[in-house]
Amino acid sequence: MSQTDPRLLEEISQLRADLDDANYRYYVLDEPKLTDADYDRKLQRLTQLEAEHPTLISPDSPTQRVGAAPADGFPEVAHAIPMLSLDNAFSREDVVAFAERVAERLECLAEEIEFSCEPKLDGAAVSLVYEQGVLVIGATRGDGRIGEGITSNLRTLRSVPLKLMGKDLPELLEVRGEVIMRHAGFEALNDRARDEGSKVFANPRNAAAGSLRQLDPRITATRPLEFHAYQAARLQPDRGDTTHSALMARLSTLGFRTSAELSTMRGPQAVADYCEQLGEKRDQLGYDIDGVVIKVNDLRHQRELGFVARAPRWAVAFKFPAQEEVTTLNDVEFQVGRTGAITPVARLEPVTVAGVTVSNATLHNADEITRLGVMIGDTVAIRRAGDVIPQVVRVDTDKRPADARTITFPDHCPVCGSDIERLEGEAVARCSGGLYCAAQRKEALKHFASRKALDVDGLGEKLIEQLVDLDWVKTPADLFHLTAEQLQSLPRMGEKSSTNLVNALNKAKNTTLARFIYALGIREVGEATAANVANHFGTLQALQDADLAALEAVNDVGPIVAAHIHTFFRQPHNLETLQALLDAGITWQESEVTQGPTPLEGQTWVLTGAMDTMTRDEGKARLQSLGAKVAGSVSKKTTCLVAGEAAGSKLTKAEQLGVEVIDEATFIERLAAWEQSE
Ligand code: D41
Repeated sequence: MSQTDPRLLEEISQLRADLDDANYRYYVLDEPKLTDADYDRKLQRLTQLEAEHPTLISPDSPTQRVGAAPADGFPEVAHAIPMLSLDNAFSREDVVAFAERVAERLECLAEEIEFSCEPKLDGAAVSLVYEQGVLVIGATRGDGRIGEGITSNLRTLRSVPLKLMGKDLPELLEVRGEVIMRHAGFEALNDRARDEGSKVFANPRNAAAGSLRQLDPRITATRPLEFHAYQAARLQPDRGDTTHSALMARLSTLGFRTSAELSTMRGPQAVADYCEQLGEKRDQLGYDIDGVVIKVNDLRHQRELGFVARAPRWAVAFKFPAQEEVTTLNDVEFQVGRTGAITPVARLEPVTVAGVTVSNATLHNADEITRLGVMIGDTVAIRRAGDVIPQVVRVDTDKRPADARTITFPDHCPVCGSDIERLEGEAVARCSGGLYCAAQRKEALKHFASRKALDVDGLGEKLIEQLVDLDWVKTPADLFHLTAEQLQSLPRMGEKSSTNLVNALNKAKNTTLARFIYALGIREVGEATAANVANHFGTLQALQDADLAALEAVNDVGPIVAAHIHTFFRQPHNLETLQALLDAGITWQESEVTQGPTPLEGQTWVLTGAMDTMTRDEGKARLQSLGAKVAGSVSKKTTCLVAGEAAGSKLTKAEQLGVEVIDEATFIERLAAWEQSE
């Protein structure tokens, strides 16, 4: 027997120790240390070394197990059928090789095999057992054989049916799936936690896992969790379904949420194309996915293929690039927002995160800097997902250099020098300079000209900054006194673009009351609130005259927003600007005041696909001003789906659920009728 290289033994043992430690922190403590990317790299390296030297594989290697022991506090639940893990594929070639392996075992051509493809949701895997149609056990995956019984927590999820739907119920059903938290819910949860000084989660997966492992189900109930089913592990009787996709459709009829992106694909090329296309859509989904799960669709073929170690031969996970990477914090700058809020911004050594170069990330506020314990020069983990601004999620203090510097929060505005104030009980510090502060003026003007406000074509951010720096524009009203001659003297502004901008400004003068109110940039008055307020009061004068009680009577307006609006209209400089804007010729069609409940109160609408006569944002604003809620996805609660051109999975889902679907023409007719009747 040949002597094994001691350096090889050392590398293997170090990898195992690192992975064991990472597993422990990740699965037991819910406090990850390694980034996913680092973890995957180490695991891949170890898997490779063990494959090259199979005699060195030991049963306790991290490659031979998939998790750690359940924590105290929940009963152990033994899974009747182990919850398998998945092999990974990292490239198109890996996907093709998987299909070829499957084809070889099935003795057929890879091109003939049908695969079911769906996003690999990045949440917490759980199992739900139904007896005679009633939920009896809900458990975490644990190590795949034994999980934690978290039935009471899972019962709090609205997407977990307590009783199965329909008449023809199975005697026994075990459903497996992923519990996730969407970006919006995750951001809101962390914002609240930052305000209250409670636990902030590094990512939605930790937030989902942490929320499920609360000993008090009432806490879980407040968390925006969703269960998405991905497998019927046991189903009796099975009613003769022969494919995975048929089982998923069955689960859908039994009341489970299944992936809207689920598709069957024939052959490896179509599967690889699906992976590529889903990768392009990844940032728009509104929740984290870390890849695609590819499954042989035919259940007989699945049985024939079986599994090796802990992973089925009939499935593979195609992995996308990680959404977390490590880099260095080079500096921190303080930015001043539209409302004077001071945000510390991390200047980073540029790093590619999920295909995008990131060189800045938000540090939110002073408390967050304290919470992270971060210093300039530190090695930090950066996370970027979807539309969410990149964040610093963790600091590796072991790697802190000797010359690391403390971050000091300024007490004077870095732009105008005014005092910075931090109100009692508020996490945010603000510049007290108001519109004296050039930074606030710039941001206010950018907001004023933005698409959902007055929508001034050709008035970009850079131009606004120049106009403020030159002192040509102090308030939004000044914009309307700019002349084409004046603008032409600016760098990169020719005769044509100057004239175009003046024309665009003139065009923008014709607006709606809702857009105008939104454009004013009153704190916490977003598009939807502006629409509600405009609709409620009908005229600017009525809004200006409204007292707090009258303001709070508006749909969705609470005491805080009411106070912001009330204060806004009592500042002399705001009234001056308003008058100057009206004098400059801003107008809108005055409308009737809404009386009583709005016609679409209590309804939830979804818009999908492209429309010819309006944008989705306009459709949304009109629905909201009629009292409807507008949601991003179709569910049983959806009242109606408006399907434009090339409507995709939402249309399919609506049809499955029997939700009413209307086309653009019908939508316009109905809108007109409701707006008339108001
Ligand atoms: O979305 C997921 N995370 C997901 C995970 C999915 N869509 N499908 C999955 N299918 C399986 C098999 C093929 C074993 C039924 C999975 C997982 N497993 C899985 N999740 C965690 C380990 C394995």
